[in-house]
Amino acid sequence: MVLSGCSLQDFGSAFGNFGWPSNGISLQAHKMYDLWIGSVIAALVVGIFVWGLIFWCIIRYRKRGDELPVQTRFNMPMEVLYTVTPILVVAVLFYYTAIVQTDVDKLSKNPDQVVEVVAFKWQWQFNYRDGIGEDANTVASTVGSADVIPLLVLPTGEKIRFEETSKDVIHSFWVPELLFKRDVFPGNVRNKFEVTLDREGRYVGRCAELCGTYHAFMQFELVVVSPAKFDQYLAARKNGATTQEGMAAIGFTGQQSYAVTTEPLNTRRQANSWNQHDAVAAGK
Ligand SMILES: [Cu+2]
Repeated sequence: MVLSGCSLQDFGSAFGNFGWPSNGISLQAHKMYDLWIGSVIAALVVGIFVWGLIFWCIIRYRKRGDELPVQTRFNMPMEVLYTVTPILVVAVLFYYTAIVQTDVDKLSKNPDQVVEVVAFKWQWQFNYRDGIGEDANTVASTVGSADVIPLLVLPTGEKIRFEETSKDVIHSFWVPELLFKRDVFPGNVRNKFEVTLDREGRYVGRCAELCGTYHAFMQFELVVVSPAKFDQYLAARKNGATTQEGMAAIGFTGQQSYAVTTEPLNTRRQANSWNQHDAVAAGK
């Protein structure tokens, strides 16, 4: 592959990405993608070699008569070879996994943006912060409701730090396109992670930890825009604009200023969602 100048991305997409999601939108997601494709290629190389040996043995040493073949035991070089080889394979896979994992978990000293994610039963609040840690100040905030999906607007190409905290139970912050989720804990735990986004667009986010009756309400939308538009958005928010007014300020007007990837769940009981057929809802 090195000789043909072919990238892991090209190779992976030729084989349906070997089952791995190929729609990652962050540098971290791309590294995980490369790790997966590389691991599958390594597994295939080992697999083809082993299948080759199996078929060679089947054909070369098939039964030719009633005479028993030479009974050899403890071929020392062989024993060593098939002890050392798997250890080597595991060591190499472990090495690359550790590197990618460390990278995905890496926190920079000076992230470009800091977002405090506050989860509660059953919504999200996103606080744009002026620094890292609990002592920093919130300069703009978006909170979701049963009727309006909260939008989390963020720029491409910048190091974005998330600091998570929960008001009540354990929730989990998940954007499928980040190929990443992290639990949000109540109490003193402040889970942190960073991403650098590289594709503009709008992506649905959800709570990925069953947190109670209305867990399914906990949806949000990640809106990834250019750094210039993001600065404009944040400036508008700092001047008192609402999330929707801020969105309008960067060109997302009308319906576009609300979530487009998902919609609020209907909280009203309908005839067909009423699970007791003979009962009549109060007030009917
Ligand atoms: Cu939740």
